[in-house]
Amino acid sequence: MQKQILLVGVMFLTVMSYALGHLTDENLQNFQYNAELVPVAPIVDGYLDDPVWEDAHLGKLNQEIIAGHQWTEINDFSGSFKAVWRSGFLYIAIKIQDDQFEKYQSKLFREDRLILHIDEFHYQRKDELHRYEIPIGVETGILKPPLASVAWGNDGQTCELSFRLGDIASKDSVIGFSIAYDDVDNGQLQNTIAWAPEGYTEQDEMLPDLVFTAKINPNAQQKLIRWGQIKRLY
Ligand SMILES: [Ca+2]
Ligand SMILES: [Ca+2]
Ligand SMILES: [Ca+2]
Repeated sequence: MQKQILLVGVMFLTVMSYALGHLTDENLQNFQYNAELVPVAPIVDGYLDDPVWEDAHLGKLNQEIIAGHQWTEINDFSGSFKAVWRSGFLYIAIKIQDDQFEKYQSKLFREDRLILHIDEFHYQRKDELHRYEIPIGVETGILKPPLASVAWGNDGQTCELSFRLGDIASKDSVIGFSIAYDDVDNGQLQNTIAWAPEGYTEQDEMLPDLVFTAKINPNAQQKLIRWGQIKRLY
């Protein structure tokens, strides 16, 4: 009888440690962003007035990944993003609010910045090659492909980005994706807040998925129509 209890105890501990060790992986599996195909590409000008942004899914940056807890201090920082695709491009719109914007500092680590990972080959692991560090309000400089454009609006509170992904941007295609904000206040990095599942930390090597979805027929409107062309009609 004692042996049986011991055995059950050992089994329980084994299962528990296994479950805890894989908690984040499991959370990651149930965590993804669906980027929807849109009939009209947004204009990358930093302003989110393009009609396509209205209906896109909202992803919230609400996981603090240095300590690994849920982020609730919205006065300190709040951020969200949306993503859509069209004609080989992934477009991302980002909204951020920060109590203290640190911009144009002499040292990069003293600046607020966005950190994106776009793993277009779906290796799923974080890699320097797929990492994009974008200081707030900065549009100049050579962009590392496939990042094609960056534009800021509203004094650094809104941002639009485009990635040229070619055939990878097609229905049911999956890429590794992450988006985070390094919040520097008083000259020091205070928090990194990410779109990530519960329990996720910056130590985790795996990236969440971004799936290219399409409710409209991708071949129905081949012509690249831009919101700017429509804007001019008014
Ligand atoms: Ca725009
Ligand atoms: Ca802040
Ligand atoms: Ca800040």
